[in-house]
Amino acid sequence: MADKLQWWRDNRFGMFVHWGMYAATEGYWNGQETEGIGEWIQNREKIPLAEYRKLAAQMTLSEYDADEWVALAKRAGMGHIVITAKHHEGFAMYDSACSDYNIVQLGPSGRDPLAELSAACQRGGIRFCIYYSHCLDFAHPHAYGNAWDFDPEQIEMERYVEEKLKPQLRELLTNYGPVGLIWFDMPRGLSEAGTQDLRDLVHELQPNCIIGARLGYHLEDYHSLGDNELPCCVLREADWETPATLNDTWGYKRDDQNWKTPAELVESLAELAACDVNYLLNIGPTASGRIPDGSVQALEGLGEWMAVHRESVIGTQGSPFASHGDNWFATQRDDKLYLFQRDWQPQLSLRGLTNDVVKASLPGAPTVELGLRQADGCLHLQLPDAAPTPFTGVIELTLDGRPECAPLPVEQPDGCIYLTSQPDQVEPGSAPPGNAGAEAIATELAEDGRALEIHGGRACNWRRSDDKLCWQFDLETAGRFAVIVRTRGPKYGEWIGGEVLRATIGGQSLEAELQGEEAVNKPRTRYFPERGSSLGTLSLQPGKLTLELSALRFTDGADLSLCEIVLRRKPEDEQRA
Ligand code: FHN
Repeated sequence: MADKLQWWRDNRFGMFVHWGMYAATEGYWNGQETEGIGEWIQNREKIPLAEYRKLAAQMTLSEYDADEWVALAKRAGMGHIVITAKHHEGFAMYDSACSDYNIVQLGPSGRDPLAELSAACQRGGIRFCIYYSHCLDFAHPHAYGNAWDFDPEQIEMERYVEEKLKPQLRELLTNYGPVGLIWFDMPRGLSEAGTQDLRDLVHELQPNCIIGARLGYHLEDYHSLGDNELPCCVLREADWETPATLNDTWGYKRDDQNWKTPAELVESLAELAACDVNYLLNIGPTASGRIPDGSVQALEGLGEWMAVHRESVIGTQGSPFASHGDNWFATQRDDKLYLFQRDWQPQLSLRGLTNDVVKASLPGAPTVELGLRQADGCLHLQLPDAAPTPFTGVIELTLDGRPECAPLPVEQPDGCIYLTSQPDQVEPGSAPPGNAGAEAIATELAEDGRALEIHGGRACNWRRSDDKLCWQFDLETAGRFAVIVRTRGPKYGEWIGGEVLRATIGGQSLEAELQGEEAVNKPRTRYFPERGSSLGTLSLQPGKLTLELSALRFTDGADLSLCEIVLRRKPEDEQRA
């Protein structure tokens, strides 16, 4: 059977829709704006179910036009739509026979938004997909999340599974046509066998339905990065997706106007494609079914870029390079290599491509002649002073065959060697966790068993002094290099630092405390602050070299999270020091 994920990989880019009764609150309750993401308002404000269900009368759907949603998704370049059939609030946004707590029974319109969207997707030629919160349900006494109406001590998860979860999955996978994927979320309280049961039920009803992203017990068909988390490098060992918001909430909040710009969205989409990661970008419609203006503007802006550059992202595979430079990254398709520049420069030089370049051109400006020279393993491109289209600039290369690159990171013409992490570079230790403040973060991670791992290209759960990370790279010319370690802080928080790391290359070692003296500004740092810290300088001789990194001291309560290492050649005048 053809790989059922192939359509999903080829699509690369989808629309997420968070739509439920929370939209009717617009992010406010009793005149106060709720903190954080809007779809959690009932939980955050402890709204009694008897009160909350009255919101259904405001779900008028008077501005809901499913064909308009599909058209906007297509203009933005999205190939599928994942809509919340039931979020944590437990309110079904479709005609559910097993629970009258749904939009058709309680809403004033009597319309079934999922049926309308499924039909519109069929008409529009894009995949209809469903989000279902399978463990949290604020309207059921035997699911998680509502400890103000129900007694959490009384939860019997199997009753929830049999009374609501499985019947609703059956309805959704029977009554709404082909479902491209089902997006489970927040796994909790289910056994592995119970989770496998759900997987089997989905496959019994729709064998080709992809199971994402957070079913639990790693039984999903692809992995999910954290919300709004962008990877640090190409993720090669599995299929991955980043779910992201256009502002800072999934469900509608009338005063969250912190929209991402089209420029940031374009750069994120392109870099995710370069990292071989899908992008699931969210809209949060109002109670009437209108898509907020800020969302429409952002997606329309992105769509203008996609109208010219769709080929460089959709249907491509991740970068062939062992690592990228700070200002460039790449995608590939057959004999095409697409190079992206974050900030457009009139020259682009890079090392590591072993193909001959047959042709170089600018999508959107096919008549513009580009300067092209290949020498000493380097590719040099002479470009116009400005990119022909706004936002991330794209250069299309036609090669003498499929792209082939040096297998290990090499020194780039900017004098830097960029080292990023793959799971096989980890040597987990067994020493007791050295992070005295581990209890501060142990709620997230059970200390027992959680060892240093690479998640989304980032080293995390790093707590043991004998944990080790190793990189190999190729050096052609001897020299003195600064060793810069880029680490990130907690989401929405401040960068912390203070750890002491040791780097060893060829018998030479450096040790230093992370001071965070260098800023790192990429889309991945919007929610996760990241800084570079120098460990010192090493004199390196040419050859295939190995860098080993370990942590001698941790910062209490902080999670040492490594994104990238940069070996930066010292300027000539400092080479002799
Ligand atoms: O709690 C949910 C949240 O409301 C939203 O649905 C996101 C989307 O990825 N998932 C959970 C938080 O990660």
